[in-house]
Amino acid sequence: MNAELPYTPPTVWSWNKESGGRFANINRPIAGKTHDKDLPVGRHPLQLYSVGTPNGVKVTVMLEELLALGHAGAEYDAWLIRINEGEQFGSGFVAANPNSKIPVLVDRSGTTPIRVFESGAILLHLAEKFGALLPAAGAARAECLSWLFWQMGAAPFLGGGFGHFYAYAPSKIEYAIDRYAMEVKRQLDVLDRRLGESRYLAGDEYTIADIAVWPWYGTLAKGQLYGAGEFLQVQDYANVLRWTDEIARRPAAQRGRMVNRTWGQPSSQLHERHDASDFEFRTADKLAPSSP
Ligand SMILES: N[C@@H](CCC(=O)N[C@@H](CS)C(=O)NCC(=O)O)C(=O)O
Repeated sequence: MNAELPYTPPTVWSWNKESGGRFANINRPIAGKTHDKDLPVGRHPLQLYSVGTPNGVKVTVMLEELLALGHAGAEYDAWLIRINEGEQFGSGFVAANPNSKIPVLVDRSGTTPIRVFESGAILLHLAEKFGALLPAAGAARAECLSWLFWQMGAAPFLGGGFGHFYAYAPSKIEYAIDRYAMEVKRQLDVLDRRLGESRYLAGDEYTIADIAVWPWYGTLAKGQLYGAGEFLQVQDYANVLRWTDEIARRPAAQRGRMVNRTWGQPSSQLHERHDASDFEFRTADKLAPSSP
């Protein structure tokens, strides 16, 4: 690749392993396993295989919210999948998610394990299983599902589009950054207008729509995603910030965003969660060897 010269695509694309950019080492044009490795299984009904990115955080916030509501059946083991090291291409992971991306849930509460991949599908599976955080019928349910699917369609433009070209691509391409900055600001404005007329995305109640959108757009609105707060002037989206801060005060949201997190303050990282007491006793600061 030569970033200085205009690029003319060849007739047939070929895989240039040297294309560079962050994550280039795990990107491939083919699916399937690269090695044999079973997934571990813990003692709880729900087994989560994930890492604490926004897509992963959606599910751990959901599980912590369900537990806070008293649904003991939502007890879970959260196993860390190190995607930078290609663990999503192990045979056990691929059997649980043929798309090789976190998060993956295996629901072992029945006689036959059920695999669920795609964070939106996982939120819906859990909401329906426990009858929680999803309005039962009518306009409120339709509104909730509309915002849930809005998030699933919108976030790739934020992450794969804007985030990739602004923060990760090997060179800064004005056309790409402009195009996706415009789209992300439009998305923030969509949310800001909705949250100007409604406390939560689906109405008066906190639902899986908020749980899906908050880890991406709340983090962005606080200037904590891609170092792009000033560039995108995120402080202008006052309704998004009001909603972001309100959700951030929820204890379940605070716990959920710690799970499978491998960066930030050591006290904010709970690499794996196998018991509710792990938040107190097994964060990275407590597990780390004491310094001399
Ligand atoms: N639409 C999927 C997106 C999942 C996704 O992109 N996961 C990323 C981390 S946030 C991943 O596993 N990347 C590893 C890879 O692409 O190999 C979802 O919402 O579950």
